[in-house]
Amino acid sequence: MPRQHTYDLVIAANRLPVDRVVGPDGSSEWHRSPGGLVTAMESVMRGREGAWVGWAGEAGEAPAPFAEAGMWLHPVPLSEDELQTYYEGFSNDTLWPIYHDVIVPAHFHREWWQDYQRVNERFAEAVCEVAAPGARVWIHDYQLQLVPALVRRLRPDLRIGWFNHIPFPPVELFAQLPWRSQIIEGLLGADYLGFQRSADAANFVRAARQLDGRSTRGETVTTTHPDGRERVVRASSVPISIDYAGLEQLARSPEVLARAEQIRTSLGDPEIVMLGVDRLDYTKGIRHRLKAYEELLSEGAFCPPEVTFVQVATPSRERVEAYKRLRTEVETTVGRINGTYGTLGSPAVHYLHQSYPREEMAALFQVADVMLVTPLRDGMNLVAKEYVTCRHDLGGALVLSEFTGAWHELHQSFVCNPHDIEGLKQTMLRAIETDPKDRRRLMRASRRRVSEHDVQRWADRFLDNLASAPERPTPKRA
Ligand code: GDG
Repeated sequence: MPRQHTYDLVIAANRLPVDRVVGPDGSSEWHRSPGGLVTAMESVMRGREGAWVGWAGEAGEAPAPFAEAGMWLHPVPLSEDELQTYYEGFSNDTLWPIYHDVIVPAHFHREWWQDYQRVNERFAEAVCEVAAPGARVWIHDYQLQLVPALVRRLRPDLRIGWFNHIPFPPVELFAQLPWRSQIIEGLLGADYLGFQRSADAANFVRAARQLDGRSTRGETVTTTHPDGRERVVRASSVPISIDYAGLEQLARSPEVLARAEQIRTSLGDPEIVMLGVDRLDYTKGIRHRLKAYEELLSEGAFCPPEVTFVQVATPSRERVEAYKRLRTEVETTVGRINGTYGTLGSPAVHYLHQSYPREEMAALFQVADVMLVTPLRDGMNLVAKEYVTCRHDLGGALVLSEFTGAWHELHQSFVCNPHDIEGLKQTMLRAIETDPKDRRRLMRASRRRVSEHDVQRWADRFLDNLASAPERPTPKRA
């Protein structure tokens, strides 16, 4: 792709969609990161001359901009200190807990906030550097909530959208944030704000009205410019999805099918395989599902080798205290369950604190008779959508928490409230015992939903909403 100085579509996200991979000879190259967002953006960018602004994954000086995966990648530098303050601190230890129902307490530090502002300014400047006149800018997620207003101040010609991958909290929780007004003001710099659920969009609109005195109507918030002109910002839901066709094709490949058989055999060919796949994060309800499973074992509802539970817990945010504590708790529990209920060669829990290639994940999904998706709060949860996509055989059963965005689309699953351990146990048993014919019907319905609402449709809907946002400031009403 030829180097250009400015682009008509600019994506800004905390991370660039590539990772540097160093070969045995010390030479390094960029590899596309796995994940739906990259796939979605790649297809959005195709033939459109797009740029992506984000951190390249290594502290210190940023690499020079470069072309990769059909996009112009513009790295933003982050120092080791900023990684601790802006990213691990303010983003993941202040905002993340507040936006996820304060499952763990949020920490407030003024230095973290200062660095969050500074890094957001840096991202905004980078966006303005690569954006062509009148370009569309699509900003992602809670790390960059000040960027919309910062970009608008520098470049009022741009059309600005922001999408929140995580929930937006109820006003009572958001109110705890000492910098709540600045965040609202930052977001209101956008023309359009996209959320996973309509409840998230409504939470934002309510926060703007109740905490910041903005005038609101339905899905819109009105902001007033210093010169008295008004601008209307729309906030609505556009639930994210996955690359259904691509993943389905992978799941049907002979290699993945063979690997699934191999995994089942290596697990000792149990009658029931339960599976959890999550980042090791306290929002995901891993402890709750382990507790329910342990109680079912202790009550003799089933026992190994007839049943086994595979938990893939991908390492995540390992320097943040709450994540260290969670890891200790989960690993202690797994040890206790295996010590009590495992038999030689047949552990009750296969715990994997590792991350795997996509092919392996697709094979695991096919092995899982019961998929346990039990978050206490989750913006969407793509794992639930990936699981049903991989079940082209219509086998398996999805146990899904009502506190995920995914549940609002996948009603035809075994719904659970993970806080209700007794209820969760009954749901797990129901998922196992339900007539296979009925399970197939549920699986078919879930698959249809995901196939008709894939990641491409999500991206198109977001960009349509951005395009139809009010064209320019409306004159102040008399
Ligand atoms: C945030 C929001 C929202 C996991 N382990 C491996 C692996 N994964 C993949 C999964 C899935 C992705 O990572 C995780 O996505 P989730 O949606 O489940 O959760 P978050 O990471 O918390 O994502 C969430 C999402 O943003 C998108 O808007 O849905 O609510 O919290 O794709 O499959 N992939 C591979 N190896 C692993 O070991 N290859």
